[in-house]
Amino acid sequence: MGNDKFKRYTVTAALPYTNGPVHIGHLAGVYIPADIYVRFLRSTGKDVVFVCGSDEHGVPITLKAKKEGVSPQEVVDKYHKIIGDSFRDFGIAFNIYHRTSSETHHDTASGFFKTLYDKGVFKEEETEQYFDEKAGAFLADRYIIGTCPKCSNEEAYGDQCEKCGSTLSPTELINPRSTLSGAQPVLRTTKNWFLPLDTMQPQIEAYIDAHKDWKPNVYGQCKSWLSGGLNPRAMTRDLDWGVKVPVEGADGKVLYVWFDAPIGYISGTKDLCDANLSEEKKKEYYFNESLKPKDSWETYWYAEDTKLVHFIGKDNIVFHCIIFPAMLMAHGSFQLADNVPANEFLNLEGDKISTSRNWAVWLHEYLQDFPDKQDVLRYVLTATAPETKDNDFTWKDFQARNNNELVAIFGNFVNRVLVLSHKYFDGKVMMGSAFTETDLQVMAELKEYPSKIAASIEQYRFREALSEFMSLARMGNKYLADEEPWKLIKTDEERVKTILNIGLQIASNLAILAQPFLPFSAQKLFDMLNMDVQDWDKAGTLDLLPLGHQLNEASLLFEKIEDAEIEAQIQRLMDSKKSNEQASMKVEEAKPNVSFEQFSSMDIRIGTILEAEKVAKTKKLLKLKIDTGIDQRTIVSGIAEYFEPEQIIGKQVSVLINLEPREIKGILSQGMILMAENPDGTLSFVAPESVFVNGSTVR
Ligand code: B3M
Ligand code: ZN
Repeated sequence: MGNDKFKRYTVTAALPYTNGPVHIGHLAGVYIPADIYVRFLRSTGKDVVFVCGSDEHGVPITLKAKKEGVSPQEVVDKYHKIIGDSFRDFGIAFNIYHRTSSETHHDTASGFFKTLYDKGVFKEEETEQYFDEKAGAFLADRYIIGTCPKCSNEEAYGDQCEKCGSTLSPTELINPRSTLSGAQPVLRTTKNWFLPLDTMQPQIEAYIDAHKDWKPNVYGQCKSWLSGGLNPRAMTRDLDWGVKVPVEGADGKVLYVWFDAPIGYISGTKDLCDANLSEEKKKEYYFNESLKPKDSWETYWYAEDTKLVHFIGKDNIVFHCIIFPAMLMAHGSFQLADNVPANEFLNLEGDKISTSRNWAVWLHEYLQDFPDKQDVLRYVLTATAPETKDNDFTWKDFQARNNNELVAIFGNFVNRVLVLSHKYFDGKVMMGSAFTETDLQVMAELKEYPSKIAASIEQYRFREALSEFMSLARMGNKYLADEEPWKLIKTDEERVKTILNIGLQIASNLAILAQPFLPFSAQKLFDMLNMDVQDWDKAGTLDLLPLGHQLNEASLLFEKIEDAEIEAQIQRLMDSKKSNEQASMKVEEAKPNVSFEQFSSMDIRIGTILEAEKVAKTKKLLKLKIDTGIDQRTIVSGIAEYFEPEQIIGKQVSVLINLEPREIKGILSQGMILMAENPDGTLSFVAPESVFVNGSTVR
């Protein structure tokens, strides 16, 4: 392998904000690729720490707490557990899943800030910020709502308008108001500490330029930031939830969440390497006892022969490639990331994944519906990973990949070899007649796979790696189909022994090579083969299972997913779309009061529609004949776009009968039909629950 320079690896995965559960977009963009990479490294015997944790500060969390009427701590406690469980259940093999609300983190982040402060790195600057006098607090950008100067959206945020997408600063908003109190905020001066990215630009530029090997999307984004010229950036905020700023005159200020969060990788490593960490903390941090680190935390962060890799989503690029490295440079001692393999975004059924719109497949919900199908989702998300461009997850594709690839190719191959071995040779590994030309060919090809797959993984090309893996399964499947041992068994048992031997050796290779991608199935396959877990370097050979080796019973690695299961998932999404649309629709504002007399002067009756026809040359109008119980009269109603005339004949409706008659398109309309109107414009008659006598009053 070409990485001889490095003796060990520190691999990080972006710390999820702890204000909601995690969904397939997170898994596909960050955690599965990182996990594949780490599992691969471990299986090649490398010394790796894989660190992640909850990002528990930041405005999204305080906003969520406010919305739910609980404290920020309660919010992060709840989601730390939900997220941590989801990762564990999907087999994301972190050494530790830490928390930024922990004491270790607060100490580490605050110590880091203090070091930079003492070195005189920061520029202190007074700026004008919005202040809510009613709430007595400075307002983070997200706490200010107002009218977008670009598109007039009245609900734009201080940092961004979600309607037109423009980036804003709070002072650009027209009619700004505080979401804390609704008050109009005032500008007040406040002091903050700025990281002078402007003066650091040459160093940062040199760092980026030394990494032309990074993925084009990552390198390109960095270059475009740099070419715009870097500006000093405030590393402190006037807020009360976060890591307190550890210097004098900083009351009511906390570290900027993007200053503290990446330091979370370091704090997590510290606790991971702390031999005295309590059992309680180990549990809280999903500590993996079987993955004890070999070295000190300093070695994983300071040593030149440690390779640091950050797995992130594309919206985090600038923070990991420019700001965090700048912080580390300013501090000294630390190694900078060797690579930052950021992915693009995953969409869901053609639409952007959205937490607030509940347009997502939540991991904990997936596991309720598919409790033992972690690997299926891992497989599909890797096969469709948004590595180079945004990609789309669809349930139909999920089903097709399971049924046509995992079941029909990998599962089918393994199952055939094992079942036939049991049927013909009592589950024993045999060897018969000499290898044929085809056998030798298959063996030669097999040899190539481990290094081919490894090369793709080392270059962070996980889709390609998985597809190579499947090619090997396909090769095995084809070999069996071509050799047809089930036919030969009647005439040439010795040949069948050899065919199944080769088949079993391919299957055991698949078990080794599946480990990074499909860890649950790999383990199941090792069990069926009655074989110890093997390292990567054992793959590529045909002597993994000795002659006479006894296999265990075969069971199915993967099961077909039926249409009904998929339809239920699609239905769930459709339901959420619908309830969303309804929730987001605005109901009309209340009208001024009326007197009882005014109300009772309206004569509303139940009537029945006797006739209905379209009014010629109009789109909207129906001419109705109504039996009001008093008379039969004509009413023109603007409902033609919603109802077919023949559908409504015979229906009961409520009619305002003493509305002054008026002429519409030359027809005298004598009254009005009452309609209920949904905010989306759909209409319904207002009618009694059962048939009432025509002329019954409504009051
Ligand atoms: N919590 C942002 C995010 O979830 C942020 C990542 C922090 S990584 C240090 O997109
Ligand atoms: Zn706008």
